Amino acid sequence: MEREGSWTRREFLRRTAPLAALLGLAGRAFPARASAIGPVPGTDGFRWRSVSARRVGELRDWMDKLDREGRLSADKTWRGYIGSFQYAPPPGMQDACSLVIMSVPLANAAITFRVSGRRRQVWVPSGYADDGRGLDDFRGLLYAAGIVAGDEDLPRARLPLKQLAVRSGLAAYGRNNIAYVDGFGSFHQLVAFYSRRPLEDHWGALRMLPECKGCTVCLRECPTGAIRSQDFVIDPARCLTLFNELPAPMPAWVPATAHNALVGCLKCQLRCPANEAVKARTLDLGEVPEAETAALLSGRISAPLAQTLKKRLSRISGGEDLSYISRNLKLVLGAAGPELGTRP
Ligand code: B12
Ligand code: SF4
Ligand code: SF4
Repeated sequence: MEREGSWTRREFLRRTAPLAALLGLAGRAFPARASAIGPVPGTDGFRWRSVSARRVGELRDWMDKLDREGRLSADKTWRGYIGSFQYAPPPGMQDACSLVIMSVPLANAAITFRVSGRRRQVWVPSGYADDGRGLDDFRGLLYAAGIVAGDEDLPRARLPLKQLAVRSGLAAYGRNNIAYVDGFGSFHQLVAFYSRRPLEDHWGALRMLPECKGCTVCLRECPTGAIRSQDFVIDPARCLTLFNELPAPMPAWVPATAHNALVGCLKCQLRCPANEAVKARTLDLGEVPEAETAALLSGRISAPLAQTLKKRLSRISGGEDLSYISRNLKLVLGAAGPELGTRP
């Protein structure tokens, strides 16, 4: 889910930075279309905030507090993710002044499989469909908007990004523990960079999305009980995504009807009232013909067909691993679950 970037567009964007600054584009949103990045249709722009780099300790303190209170899962896979945070600037950046947190809008995608003469559309949630943009494109947006100097390295900050986004005022937490940004809902990617430029320190308390007050849609929609009424922190060890992102067998306790996407899960986001205005944005990832779908489902895939399928699935995170896609496709088609159009 965390995408690494190529450096291909960096030079272009560095060169355009002074012009963008001159045009007054150095504010909250920069029109990505002007950056030649090829944005997701209907999702122009990005949003950003800064906090002082000294705040990293406070991010860790909050996590430690939750842990001491017994609110964090002991699940090993999840602990592995959380354990990879680095609460200090990387080597060579000890003089970093600021953290820049960016939110880049994304669209959900759908891919169609032909099965028994029918078209079955399957969700590929935002973040799992490659739109061709990577970290360097995001850095390029910051250079082009004049937020940071064009010759800054901007090392990536490996931090709890939702907490950082909410503390900075860029986002608010939904009850589903996903971060919501004005205009993008929950469908966006977060990324943070260290900068030597002293930027404003927008630090504040954690905020819940106002729409969550009195709403329990995501709590009811979650097919595995990960969202809890007694604790705002979700139970990641009950979250479908923790399991279907990995090739290991699906735990037996997961209901067969829970599966609703080729990877990840969209249940707690699609019916969320705070996503009403943005959920219609959908990318089409094409169609897999009947014979190829059948081969994928049976696991009997010749070498040439494997090449064809990998190409068709190349925009999907994990698409090069056909056995993993096959496992997830069987689960999602087997679920009594919904097809695109009837919205899971
Ligand atoms: C580990 C991880 C996972 C794990 C565990 C999720 C989790 N909640 O921890 C798994 C694999 C299950 C997962 C699933 C998904 N993930 Co994920 N994941 C991450 C990762 C690496 C860390 C998240 C983290 O910090 N967890 C630690 C927990 C303790 O923190 P938290 O979730 O922010 O919870 C906070 C609140 O509970 C708050 N809190 C406690 N009490 C209270 C009370 C109140 C009133 C308030 C307001 C807050 C509050 O305290 C906690 C810490 O701040 C980030 C990338 C990154 N570097 O940050 C991506 C990331 C969070 N994932 C992302 C996405 C898109 C998803 C999925 C939507 C993918 C999908 N479609 O299936 C699901 C959503 C599941 C969910 N409901 O959270 C995006 C989220 C973008 C966004 N819009 O917010 C991120 C940021 C990746 C990215 N670079 O864009 N993910
Ligand atoms: S579904 Fe309701 S409670 Fe859940 S995140 Fe959206 S607004 Fe908040
Ligand atoms: S992503 Fe799916 S399983 Fe995870 S909390 Fe949301 S609805 Fe529940």
